[in-house]
Amino acid sequence: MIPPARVLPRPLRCAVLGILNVTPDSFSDGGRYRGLGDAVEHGRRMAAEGADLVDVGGESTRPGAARVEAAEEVRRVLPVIRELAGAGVAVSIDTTRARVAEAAIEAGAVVVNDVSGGLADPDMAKVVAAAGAPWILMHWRGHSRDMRQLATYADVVAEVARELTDRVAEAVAAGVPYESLVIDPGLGFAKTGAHNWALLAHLDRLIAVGPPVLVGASRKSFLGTVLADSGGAPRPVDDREDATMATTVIAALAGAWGVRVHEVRRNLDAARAVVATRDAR
Ligand code: PMM
Repeated sequence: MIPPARVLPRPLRCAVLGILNVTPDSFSDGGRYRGLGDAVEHGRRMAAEGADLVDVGGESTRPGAARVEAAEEVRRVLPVIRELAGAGVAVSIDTTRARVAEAAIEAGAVVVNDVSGGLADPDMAKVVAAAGAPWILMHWRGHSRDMRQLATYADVVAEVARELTDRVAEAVAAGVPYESLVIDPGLGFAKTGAHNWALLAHLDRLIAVGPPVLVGASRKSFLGTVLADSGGAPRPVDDREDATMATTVIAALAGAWGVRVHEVRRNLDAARAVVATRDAR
């Protein structure tokens, strides 16, 4: 079989990445898709619903989460990627480890989604450059265990834009073509709720950095906080979908390249409605 091309999907509308976490402890879908059959079925369903990429991750990035061994991460993601890629599904690998990215690419993944923006593993740029794979560089200041203490900014939008500009320059210096890069503000990663809303409000300033911008707000806790009940209890994770769709509309209106979401169909519908409106201008 001819392996799928390692190119960034560029739909005319906002791209949609469907989240497939094969971890026992991710904050929203952790534990749901641990069996291979379940995970593959869910990935295929998201692709059938129109996901441009199915984003497979084997290490939880929930704030405070402990790290897993690389071998365990590979053990979790590889069979899922093999089956999905074999079925013609375009897969991105959500990892900060070069070794995991390399194995995932060999198994058929076409895009590397690195929440550390290349900072966690000095070998990542080499692997990405050698594979000729698009690379999503997310804004990151440290591993999950420490990230709450790292949420300090004088001007969050300016600092995230500057740090992402640095990540892009480093990637290009390491031999990765500029055209294969995507940047992501990393909502919830070393950010308070106020930081996340400021970044969503000023996506234009991140888009001005240059590369296409991906936004990952789906079901995150800042949405639970804004939807809290009258007693102050946050809205549970599986009841944040309407707010998630609102963030998809915000991202698509601002001209983001894509959104990373749990519910593909509804967010794709939202993105389509935005693009139809834009086209009518
Ligand atoms: N968020 C999570 C994991 N991976 N990747 C990118 N590029 N952007 C994100 O915002 C992002 C990510 C954490 O959310 P999850 O536990 O729902 O996967």
